[in-house]
Amino acid sequence: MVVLSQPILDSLSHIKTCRPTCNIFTEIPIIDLSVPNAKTLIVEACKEFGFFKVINHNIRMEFLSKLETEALTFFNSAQQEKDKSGPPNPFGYGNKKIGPNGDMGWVEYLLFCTNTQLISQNYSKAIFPGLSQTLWGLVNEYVSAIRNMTCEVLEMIAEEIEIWPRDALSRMIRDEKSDSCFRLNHYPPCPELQPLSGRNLIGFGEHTDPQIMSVLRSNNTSGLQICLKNGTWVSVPSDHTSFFFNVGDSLQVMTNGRFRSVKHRVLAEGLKSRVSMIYFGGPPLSEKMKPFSQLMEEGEENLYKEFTWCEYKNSAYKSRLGDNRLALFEIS
Ligand code: GA4
Repeated sequence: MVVLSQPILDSLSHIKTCRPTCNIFTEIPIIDLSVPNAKTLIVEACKEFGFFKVINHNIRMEFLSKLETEALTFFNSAQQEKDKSGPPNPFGYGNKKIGPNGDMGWVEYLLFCTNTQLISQNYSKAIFPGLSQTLWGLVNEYVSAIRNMTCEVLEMIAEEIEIWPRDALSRMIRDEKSDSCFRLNHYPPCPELQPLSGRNLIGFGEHTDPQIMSVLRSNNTSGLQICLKNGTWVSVPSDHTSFFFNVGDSLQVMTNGRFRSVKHRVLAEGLKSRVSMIYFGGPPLSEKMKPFSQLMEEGEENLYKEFTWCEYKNSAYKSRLGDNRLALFEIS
């Protein structure tokens, strides 16, 4: 029998669990960025799942492994060293607490602002005193490569759904005032829990991302699940060589509900640690979130009231992770 020590029991007591699901997401759309019909497949995936996997992306594996190793060096360092870069407000190092309203998960993380106007050496020293210059350099390089790839995908989307100019979407995250962010997540293993209860700890509870598009890459540990249209949760097989894209609330609004902001969550594994890196492409604070007029059919009504990204973000930070944040902006 496994006997749990008191400190372990204490650290688990605020974290929710769920029953493991055996549904594997086998129909995951795989987009080869180098083929001519990629844009059609991307748009189909955004409508059906709000989720797809990108291969042939030209980002070197060596570089991805370097960032992953450097991130693990940080996460494996002494707790007091890590705490020097926390608590997140909203940026910085966080441990189990997610957001400002009481959400908890079996996760520790670093959350960075990627606004090019803000990022500087001084910023890094002020918010992340516990971070090595190597990790800082790799994060910046990674964010700029992923931003370029995200822009390429957003431009393919714009072409396919016929909104113009071609950079109608990508300019929002290319803008130097783009309110994008980046997070490095570490889900430590928890071998003690599973044999006892047969349940999984929630690493990061179910939610949708508020931004336009998010891009995730992880090591070869599973845990990510998405919710399908019919409400079924399915596990996404890990693939450390690919990127997973998911549609955020803002893109659902700008397409007047044609694209689906996908609900997702992460379950912690019993035995392996999971490291993931996610870029959240968001618009400038002053950007109006409303459907592209070129998309609207005759007589089609707006599903959402008009709002700025700043208004939406403020409202998101007042919500709990699992809330339906768009509900407040729906036209009934
Ligand atoms: C979800 C998507 C991103 O991880 C994030 C998260 C943010 C945070 O961790 O601070 C939020 C969450 C996310 C939405 C609701 C609020 C804010 C935690 C939370 C409870 C960085 C983001 O932009 O929104």
